[in-house]
Amino acid sequence: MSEANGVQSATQGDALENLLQENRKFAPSEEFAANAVVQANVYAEANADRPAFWAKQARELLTWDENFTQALDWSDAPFAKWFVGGTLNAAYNALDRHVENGLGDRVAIYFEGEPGDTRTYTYAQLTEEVKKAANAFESLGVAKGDRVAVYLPMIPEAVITMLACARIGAIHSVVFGGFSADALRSRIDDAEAKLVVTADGTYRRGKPSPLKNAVDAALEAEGHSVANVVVVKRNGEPIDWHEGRDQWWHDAVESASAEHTPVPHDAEHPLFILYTSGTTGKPKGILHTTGGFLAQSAFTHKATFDLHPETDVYWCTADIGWVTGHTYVTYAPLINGATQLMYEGTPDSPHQGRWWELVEKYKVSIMYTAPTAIRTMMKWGEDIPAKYDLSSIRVLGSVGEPINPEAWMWYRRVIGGDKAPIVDTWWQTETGAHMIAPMPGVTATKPGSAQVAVPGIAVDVVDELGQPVPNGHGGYLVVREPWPAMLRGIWGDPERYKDTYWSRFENMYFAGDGAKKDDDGDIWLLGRVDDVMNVSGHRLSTTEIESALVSHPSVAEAAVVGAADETTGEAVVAFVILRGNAAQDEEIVTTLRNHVGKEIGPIAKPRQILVVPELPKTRSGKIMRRLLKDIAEGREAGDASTLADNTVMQQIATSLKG
Ligand code: 6R9
Repeated sequence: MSEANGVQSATQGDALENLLQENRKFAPSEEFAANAVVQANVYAEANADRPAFWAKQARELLTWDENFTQALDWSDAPFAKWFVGGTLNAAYNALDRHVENGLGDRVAIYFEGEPGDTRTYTYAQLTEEVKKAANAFESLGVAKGDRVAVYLPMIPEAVITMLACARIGAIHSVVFGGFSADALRSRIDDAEAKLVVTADGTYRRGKPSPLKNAVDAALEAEGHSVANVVVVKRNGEPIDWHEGRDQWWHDAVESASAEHTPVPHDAEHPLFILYTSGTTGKPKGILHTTGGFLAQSAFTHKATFDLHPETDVYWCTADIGWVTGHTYVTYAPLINGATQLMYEGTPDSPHQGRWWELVEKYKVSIMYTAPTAIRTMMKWGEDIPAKYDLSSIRVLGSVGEPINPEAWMWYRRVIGGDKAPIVDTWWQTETGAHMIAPMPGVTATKPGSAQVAVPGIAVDVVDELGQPVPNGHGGYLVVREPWPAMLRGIWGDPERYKDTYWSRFENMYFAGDGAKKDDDGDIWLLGRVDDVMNVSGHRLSTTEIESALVSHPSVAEAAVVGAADETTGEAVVAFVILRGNAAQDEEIVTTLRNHVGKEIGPIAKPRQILVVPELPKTRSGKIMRRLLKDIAEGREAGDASTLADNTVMQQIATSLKG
């Protein structure tokens, strides 16, 4: 690394990293800073008057049918109204207006299927498909305000369906393709969906993987609200057919008219519901509306990723089934007129270089993925990405969980060629869009920290009593002021909305995450507070211990849980995946316990370290600690139906017996 790469200070060769000791900083290069979409003055402008700042973004980035008269109405807090009086159509903003502005031939989506089939949609073509789908859905009786459940793989029809709903004013509720029939049914029931859009199936690791059969199972018991199921033919596998209820996409949509006039909707008209997989109880249907969601989505996509839509090729690897796929695949890139890549399959099919092959092929310049994927790639070895030309990459994003400094450094060096800024973006299904993230042309980035609030956003870290903590201290992450893309409630349950987010601290949104401010006042995310352990009265973060473990050269991945303990209240139990032949080292568990002791302190030493072949993860890459806690506390593991790979728990059980 050299000054030319923008390195301000680096403790090179220091393999022992953890969040407490991390002190490296990477400033943007002069060239990057000079061409950046967002400059340092944006913060002063935004802080001077946040609603006015957002009103300006909303006017610049969106096309309104009726101008709004007020930026924010907070008189009924915590229920916000943004851009009061304004009307607009989300699909028109994502599509038609670009065609009207002469960008019809620009590529909107490069699609690459897992088996290697490809499709390209220009803005003109995508607009036509969405108009047809809107007509098809309307002819099935879907009208403004109706709910549509979407149970699709990562194929263009997912984006087309969502935008067709938005065009009509129907509210989409996307359910992960990885969720079970039961999970799908409970979400259909809660939202009383009228239509389900699905596919016969998809491909996973070279094999056809079914979807439609789960819809059939979900709708088997009487008493549901669904009148029709539209089925995309994707893998051609045989499926059951319910005459009268089921319709092929290629019959319903392809034959529909390509003329469709978008109607303007109120800025606060519901755009979508997305269920979050709460740890217990009924899933929460997070409700988002139109104007505020689109304004903040578009602004953050442009600012955080330094988007230059004329030249960039953007790739977000998130599935459409989680919020990142909503905000940063379906809406923001299209609102901003960007060109994006969409990939259907797994990163290791047919080989572990598939992602990097795609980056080379499409000249991807902005990549947005999750730490868990980065750690997996690290495990596979850097010789794999080294085989491909990744020189097109200029910005790298991270989302979904805290990124440990080691993964951050690997991402920067191996994928980013030691020069692409890394933007670690903290946000939630509830926040709708980025809330904490460096600005790549402005912020000197720190490995493992999301650092600063997005311009126009007011976040803080507070103690038990809601008082801001001083620099160098930890506490709870809160949002102090309403923001445009904030959730407008929980579908059908306004009380739960108030209780969950607005009752812990007065006049502040409680995010449920732990965080600390470093000596510069930058924010480091420490994981969910529900994952914070209390061992003998000491507060320990699962993330901090995981980070310490992963900083050891023998550890590929680690997950830490707090297990009930008679003596200490909770005890630290770690699950680790080892690298290479570290498993043959008989002393490895002792070595790792001591390593954690040295990195964080003796109190953080895991009571137990269990070596496992895999970790249980959801399809969005989150480790399901609940299942690991079951093992750590000696119970039969609970419901594992939302795991990306449902054989993982069996693999772990077998390896622990062996
Ligand atoms: C976008 C998304 C939200 C929770 C959130 C936090 C964790 C997300 C993070 C991060 C540390 C980041 N999280 N991004 N933690 N650093 N950059 O993931 O939404 O699925 O609702 O999860 O994910 O714990 O509270 P969602």
